Amino acid sequence: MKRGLFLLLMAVFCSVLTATAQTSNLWLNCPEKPIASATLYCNIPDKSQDAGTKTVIVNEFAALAQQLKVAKSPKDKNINYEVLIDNTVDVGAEGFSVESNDKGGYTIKAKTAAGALYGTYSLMRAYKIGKPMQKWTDMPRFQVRILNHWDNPDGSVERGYAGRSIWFDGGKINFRSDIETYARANASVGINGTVIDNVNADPKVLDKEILSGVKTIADRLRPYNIKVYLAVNFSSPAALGGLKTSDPLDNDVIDWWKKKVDEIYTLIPNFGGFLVKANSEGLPGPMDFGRTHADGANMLAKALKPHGGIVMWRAFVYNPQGGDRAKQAYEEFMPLDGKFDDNVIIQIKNGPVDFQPREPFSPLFGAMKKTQTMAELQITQEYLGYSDHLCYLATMWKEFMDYPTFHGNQSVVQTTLNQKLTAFSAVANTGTMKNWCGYVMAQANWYAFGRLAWNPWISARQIAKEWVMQTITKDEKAVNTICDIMMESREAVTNYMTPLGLHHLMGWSDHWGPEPWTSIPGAREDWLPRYYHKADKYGLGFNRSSKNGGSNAVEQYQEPLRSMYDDPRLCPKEMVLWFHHLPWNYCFNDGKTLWQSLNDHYNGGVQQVVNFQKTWQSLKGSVPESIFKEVEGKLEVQLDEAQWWRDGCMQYFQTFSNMPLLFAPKYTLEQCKAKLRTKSYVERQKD
Ligand code: GCW
Repeated sequence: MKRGLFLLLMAVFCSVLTATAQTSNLWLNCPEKPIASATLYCNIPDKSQDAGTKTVIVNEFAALAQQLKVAKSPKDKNINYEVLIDNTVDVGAEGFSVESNDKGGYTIKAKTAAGALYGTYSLMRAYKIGKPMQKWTDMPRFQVRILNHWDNPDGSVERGYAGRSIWFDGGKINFRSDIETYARANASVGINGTVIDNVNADPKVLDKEILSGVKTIADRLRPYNIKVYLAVNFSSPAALGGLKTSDPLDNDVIDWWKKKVDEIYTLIPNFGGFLVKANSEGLPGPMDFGRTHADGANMLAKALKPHGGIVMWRAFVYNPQGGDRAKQAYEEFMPLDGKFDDNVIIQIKNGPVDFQPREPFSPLFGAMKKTQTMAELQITQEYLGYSDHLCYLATMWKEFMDYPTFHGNQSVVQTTLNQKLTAFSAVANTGTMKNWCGYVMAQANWYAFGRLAWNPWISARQIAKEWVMQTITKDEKAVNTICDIMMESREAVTNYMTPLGLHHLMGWSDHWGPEPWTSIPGAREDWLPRYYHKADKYGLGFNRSSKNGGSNAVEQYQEPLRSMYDDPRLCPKEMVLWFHHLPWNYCFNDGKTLWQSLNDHYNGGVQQVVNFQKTWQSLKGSVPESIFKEVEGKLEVQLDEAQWWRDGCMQYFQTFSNMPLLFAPKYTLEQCKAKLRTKSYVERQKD
């Protein structure tokens, strides 16, 4: 072979390799090694319990320095990088200070090994995305920054779109061999907890065999300052322990949990605690025994308390009672305000219904004044196009976090910060696929969650920029172009799926394509899209106002939000059909009718994807080829599915409005309905 051709082939081969390594290493890749030479001194003793963390710190320096020497003694004259545990720094338990020193390097100081670890990652990030500043300090705003995996012992992942479980298989613990990449990725953004199993919890996760596997995981994650937690099934005492009941006030039950918790802590001294979904979607809970959520949560909390463990008790309670589903969590939890122990925190989904592309914030935030609360976000794109649609979620999360609650002048996120125990959580999007998330662009959402849990005040664009520079390219123009797409992407998805406050229009079980028409004989009304959109001859939308027979969900909000949401003229247009049933020819303040607006949003969303495609093409050559191809291919799927959503929803609504479409559809309504019976997502993933 000619030398030139050989070199060219090698170059192509290497660039493909780099790109693949790049995405399976998440945002941890750094081809350039920006530190020329480092002599590192870290004062964490080699034989201490933090020795593992020291090794991680040293390895991170090794990854970024062209030459690394580790100094044994602080007296070594060549030391230019120092990582020091120093009790005198005022940075909180996990914070750090970083300062350039006169040797041309940096000195990191922290109170704990965890702080030293985060300081190291902060310095590394600064090197990767530019030139580090002279001096900075930082500390996490939430104490618990945690991923919730919905992984089942059999290895399946509920709402997972990136392969199978990274923790379980065949009823046993079986974790990914490259789990250190997961740990590094989390530590690099400050995530310090992981619930490894599904909230629809199998009692089996508490059996001896699985617990010994959980211990192995906990040991592997400990050097990265990540604690393991378990989601537990409330009826475990009966289902696993063979007791007659799981009544939280029964002495045998109390004793069973206490012993189980003691057993766990003997194995895993730094175990984090429990996450519980109770009395929701058919799961058992304290109400089965005539007790309250507080009775259940506090019983578990008391067992965990002596060990420093916590209970995250979910407010996602979803049982049909004939009322408005959006009101249920508030109705069940508000009467219990002030009744929870101090190591209990109520985990509340961002919206009152369920991780929809756009919801108003859950009215429980700020309203529960004597109870600790935390947000639950969803990284996995259950309702936002799976791992096929480019949808950067930080913009959605910021919209939610920054919303003023009018409770004590606090934004939503502030209401979860001023408490003894603070936490921030999200449902993970990881799986066994090589690139962890099924799509390189979906990795950004994991990254963004971690960054926001560390500091909720960083802007969505800043986070996007950091991630792009560490994952895809540093070319300034390309970075900005990719950030532009990311920043617009969630609005695009909302436009072609559920604009103007519409929600829950998707397939009733797979939550994938449009199915606003579904009717299933005998199925519960509030599982189905028609319950939510209420399309009829007159108009569209759910009347949650205080008028004309509305559900009056607006009353759960503090004034002036209540009055604002209650009046379609004042209600933000992007949420209007969440709160109102409006006539098809209703005229908005901007002069457009409802029908026109629906057309504009649905078709506009499709156009946004077309534009993403065009813009992406302009990046050819400035991003790694394999990433270019991956995004190019996924955008094609996204466009097709955006058209499917638009055509399905609009032509179905048209059967009620009898008004003309203002765009040319790609699919007929019949084709849209038939498309549901084509390959399922799981089958497509195998292709
Ligand atoms: O969003 C819904 C999902 C369920 C999930 C449930 C929950 C884990 O469709 O799959 O169950 O919410 O959050 O509990």
